[in-house]
Amino acid sequence: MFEGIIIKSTGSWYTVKDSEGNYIDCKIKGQFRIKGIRTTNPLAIGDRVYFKKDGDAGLITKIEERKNYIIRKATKLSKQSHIIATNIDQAIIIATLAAPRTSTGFIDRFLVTAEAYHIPAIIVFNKIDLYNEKLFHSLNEIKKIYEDAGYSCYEVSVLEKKNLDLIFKLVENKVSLFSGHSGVGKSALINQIEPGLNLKTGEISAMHKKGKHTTTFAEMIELKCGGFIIDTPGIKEFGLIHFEKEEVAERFPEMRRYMHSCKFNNCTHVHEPGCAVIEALENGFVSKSRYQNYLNILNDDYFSITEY
Ligand SMILES: Nc1nc2c(ncn2[C@@H]2O[C@H](COP(=O)(O)OP(=O)(O)OP(=O)(O)O)[C@@H](O)[C@H]2O)c(=O)[nH]1
Ligand SMILES: [Mg+2]
Ligand SMILES: [Zn+2]
Repeated sequence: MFEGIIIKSTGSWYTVKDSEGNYIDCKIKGQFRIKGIRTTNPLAIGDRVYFKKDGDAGLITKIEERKNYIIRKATKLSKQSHIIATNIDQAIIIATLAAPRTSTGFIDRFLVTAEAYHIPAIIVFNKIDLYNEKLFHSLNEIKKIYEDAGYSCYEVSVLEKKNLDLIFKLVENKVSLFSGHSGVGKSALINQIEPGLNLKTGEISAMHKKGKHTTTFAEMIELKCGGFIIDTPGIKEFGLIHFEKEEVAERFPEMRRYMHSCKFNNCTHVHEPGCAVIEALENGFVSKSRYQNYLNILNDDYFSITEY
């Protein structure tokens, strides 16, 4: 029996990298299911698997328990889900206060999604070479909000190679998911991390052109420093998952700290008397911007999120 990690999936075939660094094309044998949800693909990139050799190919017979996974609906109206990736160490949102400016609404939606998937999230503000004094002032305010909430923030300029060493350290030997609006500099940053890749930058990425249902093909970018970056078409939808109203507050770590002291245990933290979250807001322990975005998430639904 051999052990490895799935780094590419093309439908019925999986490329597995074994512990010695060999790549083996594998098929699967047997059934792999996540309890409680119906999925179109049994395994996905990031899965740690055991396989038998079968000539040049391999036969996956067992999967190690997943630490987390991200899914999307197979199609808009489908009850089935598609697993995009599994065993993700961290989700990194590339944001910027220069163009195209990332709103805190978008950042909070991303963070809430990462919390729901149990993936630690990190915020990287790019393009600081374009910031004037006023934007640096906003950056400091925004960073304080997120650091107080418990998230690490970085400020970088991919163009001027500022603070990139910190990002290299961050991704080393980890499986990182990159996300962020089109044009914030994801490909430019990945090119700095892994220069041989030569990803195209500054143009509409191929993913847009291919249309909606391209996620059957997913691949992790392997880093020479060890580790992987996940950059698949499906990631575009990271942050678009639907939440039950009751679970949203729990996805805000700083609100989670107070909500157990609310007078009513079904408190929505919107208008109830004796709400400990509102009290924390009034005392400055929960930021106004985060709280406003909490209210916005409560009010939106799956299809209105693209407005951020
Ligand atoms: N001034 C400045 N421009 C940058 C920086 N980083 C990236 N850019 C530019 O921003 C533009 C978009 O960068 P990309 O890397 O293509 O953006 P992306 O996030 O990959 O966009 P999509 O692939 O469409 O999602 C390019 O013209 C880059 O040269 C930076 O730190 N400063
Ligand atoms: Mg790109
Ligand atoms: Zn409350």
